[in-house]
Amino acid sequence: MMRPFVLALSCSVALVACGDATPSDAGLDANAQPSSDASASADAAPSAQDASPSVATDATSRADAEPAPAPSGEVGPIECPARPAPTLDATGLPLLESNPGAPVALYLDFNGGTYGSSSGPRNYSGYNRPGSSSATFDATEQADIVRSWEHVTRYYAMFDVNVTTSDDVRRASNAWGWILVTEDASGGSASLDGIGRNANAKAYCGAASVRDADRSRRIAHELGHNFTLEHSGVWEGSTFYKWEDWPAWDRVYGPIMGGGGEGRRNGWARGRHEGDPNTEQDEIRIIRDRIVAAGGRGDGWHADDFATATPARLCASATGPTRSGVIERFGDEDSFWLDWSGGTVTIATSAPEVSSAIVEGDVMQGANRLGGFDQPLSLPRGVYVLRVRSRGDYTELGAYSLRVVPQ
Ligand SMILES: [Ca+2]
Ligand SMILES: [Ca+2]
Ligand SMILES: [Zn+2]
Repeated sequence: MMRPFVLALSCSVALVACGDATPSDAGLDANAQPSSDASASADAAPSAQDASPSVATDATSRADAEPAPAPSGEVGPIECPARPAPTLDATGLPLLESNPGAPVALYLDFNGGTYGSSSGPRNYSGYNRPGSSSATFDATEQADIVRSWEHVTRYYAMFDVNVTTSDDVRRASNAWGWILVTEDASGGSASLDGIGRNANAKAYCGAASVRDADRSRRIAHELGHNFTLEHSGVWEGSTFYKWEDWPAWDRVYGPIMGGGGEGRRNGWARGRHEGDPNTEQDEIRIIRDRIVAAGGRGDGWHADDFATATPARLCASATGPTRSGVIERFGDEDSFWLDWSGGTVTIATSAPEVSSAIVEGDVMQGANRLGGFDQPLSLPRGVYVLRVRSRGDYTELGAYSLRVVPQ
């Protein structure tokens, strides 16, 4: 699909069209593919850094001096605060930040404004559902924006970036990516190098991506181009297929840079890319390097949310103790207390909507591993430590949840 719409970009920068259009084309992306959807998990909560009580006694080492059992009040589930309602600006726009102070902001412009186009500056609408005033954001639009921001935050969960809806936050940042989400376009487009201190958006995305089954993947995709990423996919002879165009794609893992909205998990890839049939594109490495270069500090990884050596407490909930976290990098391990009353239990893992994480872990007592997750375990009353990590595949970083499920 072609429309006479381009953002004004600094003159020498390549535009990348993201759909069926040819790579040199500044046209818009093909429509996003439908995909199935799961419910969102909303219980992200700040980590509790507890004093570490000693772990309960180990039945196999009874002859040794036994450490005192941990007082249950220090290891049991706690009431985790719900995420506060976002601050709204005068038009009702939720002002959101995922990682305040990060070296690079990713600014999602939901309220439009004057941008360059192929026919000169013009005003572009922001996000607006049909029938709603375009001057304000109603409750449904606010919910859409919060969910979109949450999705983009999950796509970028491993990186030291601050996903924000606030232009003030962008301007106060060292460097930024900047994408316009507009009702005046479909598809999207981005320059192949747009992270910095640019005075204009370097990417745009049709607002339908927020509402439809694409789940804002296209926003992450266009910003990925700004981090210099090419489309990911498969070369067959001299023909390149984006993942979503490749007939043999399994529809399970949907690479962000390969289209891939049909995938049940959406994340980054390390593999073949459109720019060169003979080299690999290590997308996580490239984004991290760009964060360091543009943001001027850090190593590009998001800080760890839960320490390995200091278990955090689970959150109380009506459906059992639970906690959400992020495996931010290869080798990260998060740990939590399990204060168990005895009996058969399963430590159930899941990934929130759009997260590509697949985690596994250990149920530990002292140095003894008593079992893993997602299987029933018979455990005597005691205090245990749950250690969570990704299974190790490149695609398995990201946000996860644990839940203690008595059998
Ligand atoms: Ca509106
Ligand atoms: Ca972590
Ligand atoms: Zn693209």
